[in-house]
Amino acid sequence: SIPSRAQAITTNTPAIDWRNYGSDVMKPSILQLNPILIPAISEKLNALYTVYRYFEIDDKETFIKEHGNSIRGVVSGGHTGISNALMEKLPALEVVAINGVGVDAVDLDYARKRGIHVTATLGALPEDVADLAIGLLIATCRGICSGDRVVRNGLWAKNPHPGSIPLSRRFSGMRVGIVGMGRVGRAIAARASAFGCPISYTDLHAMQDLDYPFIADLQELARRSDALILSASADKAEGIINAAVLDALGQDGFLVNIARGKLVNEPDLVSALTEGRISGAGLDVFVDEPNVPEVLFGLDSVVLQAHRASATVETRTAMGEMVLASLAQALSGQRPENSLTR
Ligand code: 8YV
Repeated sequence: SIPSRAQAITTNTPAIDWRNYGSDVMKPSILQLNPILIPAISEKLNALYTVYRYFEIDDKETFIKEHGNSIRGVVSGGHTGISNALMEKLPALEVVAINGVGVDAVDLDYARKRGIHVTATLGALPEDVADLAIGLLIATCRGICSGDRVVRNGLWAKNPHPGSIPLSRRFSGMRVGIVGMGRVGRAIAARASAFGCPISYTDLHAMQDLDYPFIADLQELARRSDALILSASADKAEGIINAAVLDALGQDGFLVNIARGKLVNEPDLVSALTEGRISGAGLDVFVDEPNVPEVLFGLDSVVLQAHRASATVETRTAMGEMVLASLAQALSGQRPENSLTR
């Protein structure tokens, strides 16, 4: 069925039905590709714009034919982005506001050629993403989730001998190698430093304002680390974590990924884990989300999350406010503060 303009807006709390107001015809049209989980943000979005919730529209083709010409802004998630094929069908598009920091799922060159702003929620999420990175590393090396399962499933009571649960590994003091020293990488470094962890990092180049050792070669960084934490943007870094890097990390090493699944050659990671060539992994992101290689479900050496690193009320509220600001700036003819393209 074709969603009409009248169907398009409704979300959680339409206290005022803007569709009945004459001013509605003046509201710019926005295409929303992903849900926004903070009701107050959705309310503001709906108050200011005619919002079409693309993810709820069945007949997308007919919708685009009918409304594609009027869409001036898109709101999407970092992982979802927007395809060039869809942007091509939106001739009036002025801004793609990404509710996230990774813009690897948007073709920035294409957007630049069209004069479309692509914005990201820069600076809104490093604290929570870094918290989860450290949480995943501790959960993995200390066996927190496998230990929980032992207790929960009654296995502790069945077999109370202390030796029935293998000893875990210490996080404090681990040599932590950070791959990608942007805002998130720096927030991870600050936290790991407080645990007495020597930090080294790699990136496209050394950063003059940092005292941590820069190691250009990823295999070398892995060799010198007990844990590698991935916090790099995935734009030009697909598959950089491969068998050679994992073997350099070695059988006592841990991998944490809170960035993008595609940074990792997933079959290589699965083999390294199942063959015990690395000690364990804490993974928030995967190549083909929400699909996770099933073999990982059976491994106690792995802690899994469903792409949750920025998923707190605090961060998602801050991100939502940034999305609203980016839309407002772009649609009033200003350069959005967080534009990455123009
Ligand atoms: C979000 C992300 O889960 O910031 C990113 O790049 O992937 C995550 O913060 C996603 O963008 C949800 O909107």
